Amino acid sequence: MAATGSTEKPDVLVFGPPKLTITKALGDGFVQHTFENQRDLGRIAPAMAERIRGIAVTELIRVDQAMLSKFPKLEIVSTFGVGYDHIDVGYARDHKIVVTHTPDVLTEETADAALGLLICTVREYVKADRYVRSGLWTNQPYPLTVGSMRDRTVGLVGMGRIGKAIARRLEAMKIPVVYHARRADPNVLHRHYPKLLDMAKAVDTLVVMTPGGSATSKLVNADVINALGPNGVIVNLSRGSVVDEEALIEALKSGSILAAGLDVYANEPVVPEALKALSNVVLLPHIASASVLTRGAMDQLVVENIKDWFAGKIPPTPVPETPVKGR
Ligand code: 8YV
Repeated sequence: MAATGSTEKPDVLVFGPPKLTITKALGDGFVQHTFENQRDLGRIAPAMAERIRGIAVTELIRVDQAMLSKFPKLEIVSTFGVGYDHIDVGYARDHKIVVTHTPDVLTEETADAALGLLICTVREYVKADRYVRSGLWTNQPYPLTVGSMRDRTVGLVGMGRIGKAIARRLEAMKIPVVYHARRADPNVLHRHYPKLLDMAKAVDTLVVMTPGGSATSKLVNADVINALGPNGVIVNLSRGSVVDEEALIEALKSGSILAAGLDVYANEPVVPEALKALSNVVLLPHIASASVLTRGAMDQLVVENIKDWFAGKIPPTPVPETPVKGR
């Protein structure tokens, strides 16, 4: 990693939808360059790219080898969000670039969203809201929901920080919880399934909260989805890539599962018309962490990581693949 301590202001690229909170907090200690879209990469002149030492980015920008290799002096990529499957961390590690993300500050908000989405999906609250607004209630009461939280076993796909926060909420609701993760966590008392399909056969509800990327691509496939049975419910707040979207649509259409609640999509913000046409799905626009409070804390952490790095300190939240041991 490059030495710090020079008096020259570091050049930082702020790449993604404009965010005053980030540009203001970075302040005039940096020479800031702002670009909004992936396609703007081509507009970054080589002379400017040469000077860039830090990048603040969101998950909407693909930070792959082609991008990273444009910046020979790059030292740090600070991404907004806990997920960093949009970043080639292997390339970053090999080129001594530190990658940081924003875990912890969004854990409880995202776990709240998971529970909200799960209950909304099972008990049809969005449909029921539409029922009231349409005036149908004056004709007859809303039909009883087929789904209930009372007879479910939830299988968590992923048992990281957010998975644990979801499990705590489900425990309080007296709902049995099991989980699938590559390795069992000795600190977790719930039953661990090394194989997702085995877990899917034993439960009726999946809450997907595992990192995206090639290792988990279409992990929740047609076999897993259909194993849940006709009372099956899938809630996904991780990445659209983790669930086979076409297989999910088929299962929802045919009734081989009951319903799904989605906050993420394979090609977001584009959502397949086939999903929008279904009445047994609740569709959210990737808002699990999206409160003013939590997004503010995430913005702050993006900035703190960059500021600390260029102040010669250890940034608070590097990803495990690019640890910073001492400076
Ligand atoms: C995003 C998320 O950061 O933390 C994550 O991994 O998916 C979200 O909180 C947010 O959607 C950024 O646009």
